[in-house]
Amino acid sequence: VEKSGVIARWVKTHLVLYTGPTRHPFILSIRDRTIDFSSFKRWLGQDYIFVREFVPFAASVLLKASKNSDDNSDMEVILSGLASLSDEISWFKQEAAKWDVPLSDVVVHKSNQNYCRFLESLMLPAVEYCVVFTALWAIETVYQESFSHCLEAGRKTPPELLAACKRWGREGFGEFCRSLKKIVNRCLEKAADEALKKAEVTFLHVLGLEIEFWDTSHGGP
Ligand code: HMH
Repeated sequence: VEKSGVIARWVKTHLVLYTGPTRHPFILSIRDRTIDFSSFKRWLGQDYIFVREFVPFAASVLLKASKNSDDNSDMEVILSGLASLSDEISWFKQEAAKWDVPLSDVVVHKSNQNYCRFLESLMLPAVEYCVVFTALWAIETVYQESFSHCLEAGRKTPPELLAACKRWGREGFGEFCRSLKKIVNRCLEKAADEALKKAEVTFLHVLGLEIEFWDTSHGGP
């Protein structure tokens, strides 16, 4: 079986599932300016909580890279990602102050809790490097593909939301996601069939969790 370019193959096979989060109504409403700012504010509060949980997850991938990777540049890629997370947390605090979102009072949504629990399960030492790296790639790439769509030609994105869109839609973040993709492809080329299957299931799981996460912007249960 030809295993190169595994990710491209998965995205092609699961294209409808893949566009579920990357072309979610929340994202489309930013792009066409029909968004209700209260949805954006709800997203902001929930994502701040998520990112704080995402830091230890990314650190666990760094730890696995330092032990298991056959290419020592992997660690440097994740390290640069961790460094930008520090900047990201500051950005959330600034943005929350600007929008009057009290971050200390955010009630964590059930879907967000589910997502964070999933991240925790991936942090266990027994979870394979390829599998956790696939999750890292998918989590970052969904945001990159979503927010870059709000920056493309024809957009009507409200100027107030451009900073958020640029955070994940900018070229530098796209470059970072491509580096993650290269690592995942390399890792999966050498993976045993069982790990490959697990990684694919993890990819699909992330897509579902991302859809549910965007759904929380509505405010309902
Ligand atoms: C829910 N997925 C979610 N939040 C994020 N900040 C990212 C992905 C990208 O880091």
